Amino acid sequence: MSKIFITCALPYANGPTHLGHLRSTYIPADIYARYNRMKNEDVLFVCATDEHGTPIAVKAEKENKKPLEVAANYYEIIKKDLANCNISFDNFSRTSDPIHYQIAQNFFLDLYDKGFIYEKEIKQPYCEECERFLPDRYVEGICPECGVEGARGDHCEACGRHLEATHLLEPGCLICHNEPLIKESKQYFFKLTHFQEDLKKWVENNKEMPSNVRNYALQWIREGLRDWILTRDMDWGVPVPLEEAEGKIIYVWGEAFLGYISSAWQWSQRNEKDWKDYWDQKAIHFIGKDIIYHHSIFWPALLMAYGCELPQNIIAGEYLSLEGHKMSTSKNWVIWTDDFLKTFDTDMLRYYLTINAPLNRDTDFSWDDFQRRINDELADVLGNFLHRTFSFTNRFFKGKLPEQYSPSREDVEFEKMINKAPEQIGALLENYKFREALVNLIKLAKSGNKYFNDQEPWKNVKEDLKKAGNCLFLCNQLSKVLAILIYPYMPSKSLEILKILNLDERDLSWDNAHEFLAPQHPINKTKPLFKKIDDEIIEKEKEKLYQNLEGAVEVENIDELISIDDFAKIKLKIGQVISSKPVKDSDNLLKLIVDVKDKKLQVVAGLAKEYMPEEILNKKVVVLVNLKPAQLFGIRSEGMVLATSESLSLLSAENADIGEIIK
Ligand code: B3M
Ligand code: ZN
Repeated sequence: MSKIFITCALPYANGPTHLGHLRSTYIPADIYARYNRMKNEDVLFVCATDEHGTPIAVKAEKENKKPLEVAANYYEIIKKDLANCNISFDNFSRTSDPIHYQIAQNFFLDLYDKGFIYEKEIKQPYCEECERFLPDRYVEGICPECGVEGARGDHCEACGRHLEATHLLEPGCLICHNEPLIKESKQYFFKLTHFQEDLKKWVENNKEMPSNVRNYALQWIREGLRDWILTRDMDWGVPVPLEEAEGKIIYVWGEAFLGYISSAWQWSQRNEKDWKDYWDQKAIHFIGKDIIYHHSIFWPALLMAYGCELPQNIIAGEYLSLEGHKMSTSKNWVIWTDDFLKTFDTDMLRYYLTINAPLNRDTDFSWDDFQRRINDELADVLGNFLHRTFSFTNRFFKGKLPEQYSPSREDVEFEKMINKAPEQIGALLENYKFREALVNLIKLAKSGNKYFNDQEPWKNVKEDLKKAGNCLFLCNQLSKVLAILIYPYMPSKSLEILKILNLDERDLSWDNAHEFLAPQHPINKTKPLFKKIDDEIIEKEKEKLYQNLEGAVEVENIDELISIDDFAKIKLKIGQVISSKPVKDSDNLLKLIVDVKDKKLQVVAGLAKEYMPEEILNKKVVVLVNLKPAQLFGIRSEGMVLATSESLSLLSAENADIGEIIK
């Protein structure tokens, strides 16, 4: 039994979790943790909320609260979200915990004493009105690289570049909007350059590191590293533990990593075990792709400076878009975990977000594709196989596993496949190939269905009961293997299936999964295990998405423009405007809700230059009702469920009946 230390990137405590977080980080990490526990490894799986940094401080300031209040609220929300997704942390703590302050400060001091941290006077934006320096997000301006407005002091969302606050064009204080001065301030720097060569060797020699992480890391190292500013003038954060550094805190990225350790430390206290034994044997970080730099460069360099073991691997999940468009929490173009779980259970989500694409590729969440996969793969393949196996056993064998008699060549082949499955699929999980392993599990169920069909037990129960018995003997064995091997992905379903097989958690051993149940083993009756998702439910979810959207989402792909053929199929209906509001930050767009009798559509139309919002209210309009949203974005880049064709359609609709279809 070896020890494994598994971590997930620490979510900022400034908002709830959404599907993007789950896909890139939490679900893969949990699959890996559960799998290893089933392999009888000793797993320590920790996380915490990241409660410092300007995002939380700014949010608190805007809401007139203390940062700690904001963080405490989201700590509870995030913890609940992740627990509802069955993310099986051994500990989930907070970086505002006193023990975290202590660990982070000791770490800082250690590096300072060793000479890896030094002081330097630098120029910083300073707001005279607010009487303070403006770190990171506290200053906004035009990005000097791409020219987009609204870039923050540390980062430009539009071009993705890391920025220096003093380089912003037309800078303004986020709180009072005055132009800041540039003032000198003493800060502490970490000697990142010192570790350039060692980092290069470390990455190059780490053959297990996934190529997305490796390639980014090597590219940055090749471009050359610069020393890294490790402190800020701010009061929310871990204070720099030096007398002469009053009013300064450790930059959030200079202490957040230590959250992995402080969370594990808490766990150690409770369990009388030493987290260090785990860290020293094998530490694996699960993160999102936007923080590869931090985990492959900053963190290992900090650890080298400290002088301890480095993580063994970093697994980075790439981005999830939504219905073909970049997710955006500020525009509410996002699916929150909590909303999702109101309608669907977490196993569906864990399944879909894993099978959708390999972790090292960007991918898209779409409601139609979600429905298709659940219905075609879980209900029709896996669910169907299990259901027919259990029902048949009950109907024709009194719910007892039949005996196996002189198996045929097909039986022997099928049996071999069942036997090999745990090892084959385990090897994929071992290498973080979570999707491939799951695809293989579904294939296994597919083979089960084929075998069942080929053996035709429904005929044989009359003619050759032994042959039917052989078939059901093996199908139940496969059901057992499937029930166990899907556990890392769908823990609740797995336990549900085990119950039908009169087994339980104690049987969740990966290496014993292929051991056969004995003849006469009781098999319980069952209802269908995976329900199909109806069209109406999916339509409702889509509608919700567009209703909540604020502003416009970005068009990423020109292929989304509608084809002439599809254009000819567009259905037009008469509707009545029941709500009309201007779209934030647009002088041209109105957001309308249009009643087309059987449903209410959200519409964005470029009418604001001609009409005041209230002028449109109660007017009859022509709307497109059967376009996919993705296509819509193509017709009008701001669009949602449709756009009217301006004044013409408004006028010509006045005499028509609501709900009427226009040919
Ligand atoms: N709090 C969240 C992020 O940037 C950040 C992770 C810290 S991990 C030590 O995705
Ligand atoms: Zn100010």
